[in-house]
Amino acid sequence: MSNKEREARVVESFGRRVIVEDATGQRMLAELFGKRLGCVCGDVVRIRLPVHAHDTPRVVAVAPRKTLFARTDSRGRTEPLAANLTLLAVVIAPEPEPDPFIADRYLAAAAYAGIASVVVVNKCDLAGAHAPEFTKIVDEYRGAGYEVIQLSAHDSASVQPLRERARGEVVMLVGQSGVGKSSLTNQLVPTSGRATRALSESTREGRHTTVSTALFRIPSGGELIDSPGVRDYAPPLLEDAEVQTGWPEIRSRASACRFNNCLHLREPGCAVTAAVESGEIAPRRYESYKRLLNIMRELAPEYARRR
Ligand SMILES: Nc1nc2c(ncn2[C@@H]2O[C@H](COP(=O)(O)OP(=O)(O)O)[C@@H](O)[C@H]2O)c(=O)[nH]1
Ligand SMILES: [Mg+2]
Ligand SMILES: [Zn+2]
Repeated sequence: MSNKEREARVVESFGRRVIVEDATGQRMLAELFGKRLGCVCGDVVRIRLPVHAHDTPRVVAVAPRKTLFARTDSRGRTEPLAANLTLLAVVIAPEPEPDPFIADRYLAAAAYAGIASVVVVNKCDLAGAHAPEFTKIVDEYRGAGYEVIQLSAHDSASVQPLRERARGEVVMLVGQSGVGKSSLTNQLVPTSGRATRALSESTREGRHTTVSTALFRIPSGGELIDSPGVRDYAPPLLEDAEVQTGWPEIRSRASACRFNNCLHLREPGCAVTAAVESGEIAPRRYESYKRLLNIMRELAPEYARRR
């Protein structure tokens, strides 16, 4: 590495332009060099400083990624979202209207990418947090074996367990628009200045306030990535047999099935469908697994066309 090159971290990205931070903590705008280079928040990159101070530094190389978190876009293409995550914090809340199927797919995607995950239950100060429809969802995650942290972004003390969990980790907050990701970011990183938005009073629906994905250092340790909310989420393409690895309560029972290639649909001697019938596996979670299997089968031809 010449003295005109240095290592840096991508802390925010907008297509071909990124904001990087070097080892001294200095932040600067940089542009990707060459069409084939791509990087996302969390990437470790090499930047080349310009000869003339008024020129923009270039990102000339991206270091191998420890993990890559991605999604499938509406056209069936894989879109990388963040690199080098160690923990995916899937935020749910009683408001706006929760869609636990989206949360399930995020949790599954973390497992596929080799990233640990935690369910963060926000807005515990609201009455809706104690309504049976909502506590059932939270209980389903506990029952499936997920770590669950309940808190309120409006109550600093309640956020302490998440602050402790984040120490030493690269954490990304994901979830529907309006669940409180940016509010939690402001709690954990008071200098982040993330914009938050009130839910629309008439519809109680979340709207997208956060437009960029950005990484911040938590003063007590760890790094936090805030991301824009989503209407939907699907992980990158998987083979049928891999889909179940995103459901810990299914994965742990699969070895008891009669057939070792059991997909837990209508096969005889299936330990998973037996556990659904006996109530050990939540029917909604099992339904969610079958939905992702179908989504993946529908996406497969889209991927095939793009090869
Ligand atoms: N009552 C309550 N409201 C919250 C809490 N966290 C966030 N909100 C509100 O929910 C709305 C959406 O929050 P925001 O952080 O923008 O959500 P994001 O879209 O996930 O980033 C804002 O009006 C916040 O003030 C909480 O713990 N309790
Ligand atoms: Mg936000
Ligand atoms: Zn089975």
